[in-house]
Amino acid sequence: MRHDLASGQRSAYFSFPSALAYRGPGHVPSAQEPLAYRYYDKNRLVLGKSMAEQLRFAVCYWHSFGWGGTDPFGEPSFQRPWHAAGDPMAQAHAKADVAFELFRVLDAPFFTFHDRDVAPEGATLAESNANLRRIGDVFARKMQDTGVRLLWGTANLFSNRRYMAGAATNPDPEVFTYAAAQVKNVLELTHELGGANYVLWGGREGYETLLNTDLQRELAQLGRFLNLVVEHKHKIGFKGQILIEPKPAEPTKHQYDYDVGTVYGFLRAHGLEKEVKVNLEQNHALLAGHTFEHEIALAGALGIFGSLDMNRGDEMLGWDTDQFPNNLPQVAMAMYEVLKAGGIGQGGLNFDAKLRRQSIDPDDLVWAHATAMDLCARALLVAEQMLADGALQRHVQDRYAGWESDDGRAILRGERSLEDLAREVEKRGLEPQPRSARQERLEHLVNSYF
Ligand code: XLS
Ligand code: NI
Ligand code: NI
Repeated sequence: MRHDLASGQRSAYFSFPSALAYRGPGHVPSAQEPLAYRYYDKNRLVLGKSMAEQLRFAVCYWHSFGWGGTDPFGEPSFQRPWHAAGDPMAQAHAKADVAFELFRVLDAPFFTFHDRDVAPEGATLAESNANLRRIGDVFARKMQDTGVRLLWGTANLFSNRRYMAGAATNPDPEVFTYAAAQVKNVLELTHELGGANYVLWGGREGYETLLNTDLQRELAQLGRFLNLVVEHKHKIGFKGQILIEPKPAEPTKHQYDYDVGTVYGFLRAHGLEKEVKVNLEQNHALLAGHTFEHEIALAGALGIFGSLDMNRGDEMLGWDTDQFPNNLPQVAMAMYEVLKAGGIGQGGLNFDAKLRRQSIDPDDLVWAHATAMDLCARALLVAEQMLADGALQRHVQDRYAGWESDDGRAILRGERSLEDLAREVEKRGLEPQPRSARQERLEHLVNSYF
């Protein structure tokens, strides 16, 4: 039987009341209320903005509703009702109902999707587009009813076999053309649904071996494709950000959008550094040999920080395990860099994270997301404290204070040649004195914020 969620009754698919409440750090679980937010107090002001605005949480469609719990060795373990055989459009409707139930239970303000997560692929692109449009109408109604918003949409340019050799970087221009048509449709739908961003993740934009690959040509194709997307964004008046999501590998051996530094060089090469930003994912940073906070700090420094895919990797495993974040120091450092980069802005914290495949109860989706939301909220509070206290920043300022001197500034303004500098050493008998960088002392300080 179906109940009215708004009245606080049990929801149809999950055994939780309509929306989890904020109860504070001291919340004691009870049979009536086994789960409540301890830190995610959406109206609490953090650095002048509500927590909801600082975090802009999103639930992703693909891991939570699309994926059936398969792994390379195992069949789907979840057996969700909408994965059973039957009319795929009826299933897409059932999936949308449950997705919006989860958003309401969590009180999650945003969601994200690929076209193929939400509606089935048809026999032709026209049919696929029509299917997507029908679910788009369902979304529009549900968004109106619930106030849930779209953080970003994206096109799946990697699952279908036509994309096995890439979408924009395919050796066959017909595949490029097909991908362009698909992106046009999803970008327009994202625009109509009021999406705040549009994401491009190039899982197949890369290569397996140079023996069969014209790398230079593929990079040019990718640049052209991205320019087409940006042109169309302006043509239709989409105000959202266009975001590239870097990842070094998986599924392709070598992916072109390797990491922030690589993407920035690529954007510069194609004149897009003012048009396109990045959507950063913790597990992808790890695969590229970086910390998450490194990627955020670099994107901030280059002026291309856009949004976050929140998850975590596994130190033992070399692939994208996409686990829900559950490490406070890690997430706090990430949030600290987000705040230093000017905040999350039009982006958000999208849980690009999936359950472990043994977590087969519907309620596991609620526990996973709520625990992660609470952790991120707590990390935000730690980061706020780190900023407010200012001790870390003071240390960094002191460390670079020499650059604020007349000489330091003159060097950076380009007013000193190598000869000038050589003369300076001689004239002043310069003998620079090494100073401690005090890493352990700073780690001691950071510990005090937890
Ligand atoms: C895969 C990516 C993907 C993007 C959206 O590793 O994280 O899920 O976020 O296409
Ligand atoms: Ni990923
Ligand atoms: Ni992602």
